[in-house]
Amino acid sequence: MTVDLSDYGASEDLLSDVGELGRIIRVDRGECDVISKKGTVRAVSDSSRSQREVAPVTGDWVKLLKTPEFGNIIDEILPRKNKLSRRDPSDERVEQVLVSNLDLVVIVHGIDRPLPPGRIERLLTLAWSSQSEVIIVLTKVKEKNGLLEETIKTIEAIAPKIVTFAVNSADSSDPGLVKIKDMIKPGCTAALIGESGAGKSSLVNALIGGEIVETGEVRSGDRRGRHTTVTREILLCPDGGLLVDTPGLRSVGMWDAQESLEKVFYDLEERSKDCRFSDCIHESEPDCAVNEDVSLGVLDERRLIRYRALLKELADQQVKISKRKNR
Ligand SMILES: Nc1nc2c(ncn2[C@@H]2O[C@H](COP(=O)(O)OP(=O)(O)OP(=O)(O)O)[C@@H](O)[C@H]2O)c(=O)[nH]1
Ligand SMILES: [Mg+2]
Ligand SMILES: [Zn+2]
Repeated sequence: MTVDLSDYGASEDLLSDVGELGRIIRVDRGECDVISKKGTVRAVSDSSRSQREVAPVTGDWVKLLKTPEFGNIIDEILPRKNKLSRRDPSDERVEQVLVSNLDLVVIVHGIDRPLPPGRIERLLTLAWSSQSEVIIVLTKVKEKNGLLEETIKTIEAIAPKIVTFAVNSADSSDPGLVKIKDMIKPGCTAALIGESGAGKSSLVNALIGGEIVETGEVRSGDRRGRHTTVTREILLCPDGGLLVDTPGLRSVGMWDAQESLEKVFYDLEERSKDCRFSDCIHESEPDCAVNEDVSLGVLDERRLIRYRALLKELADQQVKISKRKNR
């Protein structure tokens, strides 16, 4: 089998390069599945360089090297166009790259459970800091007692301009699926993120058309998922787009997210131009325009409280990172 790597999003530049080019479509236990011209090959992350700064992730373009000792190894990770990162759940001073080289991030949420505003703010911050387009897909729209209207209201209050779809992934003729497919052009890579049980894998199956990836029932009581998907994997759609199914996010810690946080809280950012102090943190400063809006009832105080908490979280994280660097 010969694979045309432009189907996997390779640019002309990448294709004309010498060496065995490939794209990581899955990583597990220190080994990767890499799609190359020869098909999918298994490659180890070069063991002699396993201490390197950059660990290979799904989505990376790499150079492969065939060695007598280890077989295929990843010799080089090519510079990333962008990356979707979060704070490492086990060490908040460390970045964890989830997927690289993305065109679109799809935030998936099932309307069988409520969407707290703080959660969507976090997910949006994370998604926007990847420098890719972001859309939201609400799944399970046929769910009895679903929270569709309420969820749409929550999203509109936070991100009025974001493109949102509502679908039933169990119905292959759902017109929303076609619209989502249209957004993922041939060679474009879209990563699906959201909590366990949100319906990411079901959406992947619906978009590709088949039982491609495993899905799992949610718990009947609290609707929580069972963490069915365990790896981040790139799948090729029949129409050409690339989907990355990912495991449910347990924690959504931000990484390098100052700019996207400002984007998520654009209304507060805009208003803070009228605060007396340019570095106002909208706590007890005099002549704070943001707090004025809160007292006038124009701005929801809970949103301000969430904003402050996220700003503090980023600031605390910065302190810890610089302490580590200075050690
Ligand atoms: N009716 C209906 N059921 C859905 C839909 N989306 C997901 N489900 C169901 O919700 C449950 C969880 O779906 P998954 O696709 O496994 O969820 P996930 O986000 O991939 O979960 P993790 O892999 O654990 O992160 C399964 O029982 C699905 O059948 C939908 O649009 N309509
Ligand atoms: Mg899944
Ligand atoms: Zn202020």
